[in-house]
Amino acid sequence: MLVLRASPSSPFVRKVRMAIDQVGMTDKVKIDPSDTMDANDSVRSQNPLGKIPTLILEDGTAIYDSRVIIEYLDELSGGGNIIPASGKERLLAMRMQALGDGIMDAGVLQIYEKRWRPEDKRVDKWVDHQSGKVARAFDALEKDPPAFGPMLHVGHIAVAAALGYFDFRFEGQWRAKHPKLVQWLDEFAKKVPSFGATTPSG
Ligand SMILES: N[C@@H](CCC(=O)N[C@@H](CS)C(=O)NCC(=O)O)C(=O)O
Repeated sequence: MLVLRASPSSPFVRKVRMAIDQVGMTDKVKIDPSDTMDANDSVRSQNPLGKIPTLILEDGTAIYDSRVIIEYLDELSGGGNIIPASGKERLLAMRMQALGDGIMDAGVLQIYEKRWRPEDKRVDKWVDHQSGKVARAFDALEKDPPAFGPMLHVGHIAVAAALGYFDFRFEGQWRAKHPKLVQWLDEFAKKVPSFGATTPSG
C-alpha cells in the first residue's frame, strides 16, 4: 500500500488525490493526515521540506513534490494516462500544471502571511505582489479556458485544484469576473467525480 501524507485543506494534496483517482489507484493509496505546523510530525523526517503532499512507497522511499508524485503515478499506471507522452501536447499540459501550481503557491503564500506574521508585521506590498500573479493567471485562463481534448490531463487537474482553493480560502471572489472559468470548473467537476469528493476543509 502507498501512503499519502496529506491534509484536507491542501490544494496540492487535492491535485494528487484527483490524479490518484484518475489513474484508478484510489484503493492502493492510504491517506495519512499530516500537520505541517507540528515540529514533531513525521513528515519532516520523510521530506526535509516538511511539505505535503509526500508519497511513501512500499519500500519506504518518500516521493515529493506533487509534480514528481504525479509523474510517478502516471508511469506506475502504464504511462500516458494523465500526462501526454511527448511533444507539444506534453509541453502545454505541463505548462498548464505550472500555471495551476503557481496560482496555488501565490494563494498559499497569502494565507501564510496571515497565519505566520502578527498583523503589524504583515507586508501589503508582498500580498499585492502575490495577488497580482493570481489575477493575471485568472484573466489569462478566462480569455482561453483550457480545452478538454482526448486526455483529461495534469494541467486540467492543477487548474481545477487552484480554482477550488480560491473558492475555499478566498470566498470564490474570482467567480464574479470569470464566467467562462466558472462554466469550465462545472464541466470539470462533472468529468472528475474526485473533485467533489475532495472538497477542502479545515
Ligand atoms: N511545490 C509543492 C508545494 C506543496 C506545498 O506548498 N504544500 C503546503 C501545503 S498546501 C505545505 O506543505 N506547507 C507547509 C510548509 O510550507 O511548511 C508541491 O507541488 O507539492
